[in-house]
Amino acid sequence: MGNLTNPLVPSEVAKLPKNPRLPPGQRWISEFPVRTVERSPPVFNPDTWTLTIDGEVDTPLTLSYAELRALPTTTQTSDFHCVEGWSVPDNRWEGIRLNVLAARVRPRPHALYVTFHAEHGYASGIPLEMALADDVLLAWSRNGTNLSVDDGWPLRLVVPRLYAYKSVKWVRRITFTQDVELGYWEQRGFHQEADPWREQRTS
Ligand SMILES: Nc1nc2c(c(=O)[nH]1)N[C@H]1C(S)=C(S)[C@@H](COP(=O)(O)O)O[C@H]1N2
Ligand SMILES: [Mo]
Repeated sequence: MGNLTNPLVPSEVAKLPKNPRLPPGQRWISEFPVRTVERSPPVFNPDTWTLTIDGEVDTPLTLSYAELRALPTTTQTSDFHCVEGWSVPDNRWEGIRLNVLAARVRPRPHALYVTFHAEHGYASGIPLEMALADDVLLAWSRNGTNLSVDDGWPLRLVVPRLYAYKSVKWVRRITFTQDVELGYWEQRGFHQEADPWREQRTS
């Protein structure tokens, strides 16, 4: 892991609720270090950008950026845990719950997983059951500020209960599938389930 220049200072750590808030092997830091495998973030054009939701669904859907932003929004505060060992507490995300979009496309009974594809090939997937939970968001803002391009603007996934490689930045396609599709890091030895409480870092 690279040097972290922004550890949460002890007085701030002392204010956080005690265990089990911090998963094993993690430490609190105050700000997100950018983690991007793509060479550069995609360029966003609100007139041509689309979000496609397809796969094992009754009514596949492609939304323009304006249509996306017209959907009912929500805010959700959660901690963020990277598999490298850092965690950022209390992120107030604003966005759209994935279950709002799922209700629009209606997953078929044999849809068991959801894979999130970034604009330039990064991908990761989670079980449908978790994807439909109220804490899973497609977000554009954190702590009252629009995401930076490096943090996934205009749209990133947030899956707070799994390691952050599941929280795909620059999401453009969401595909419901019957079988697991291994994502970018999952194909490179990281754990498909990625539960920080069970330290599922590598498979
Ligand atoms: N498209 C894309 N999404 C991604 C990644 C990435 O490289 N590309 N990295 C993941 C990892 S490992 C982490 S820790 C978080 C980091 O989010 P941040 O760069 O906003 O801090 O994004 C996740 N989503
Ligand atoms: Mo990460």
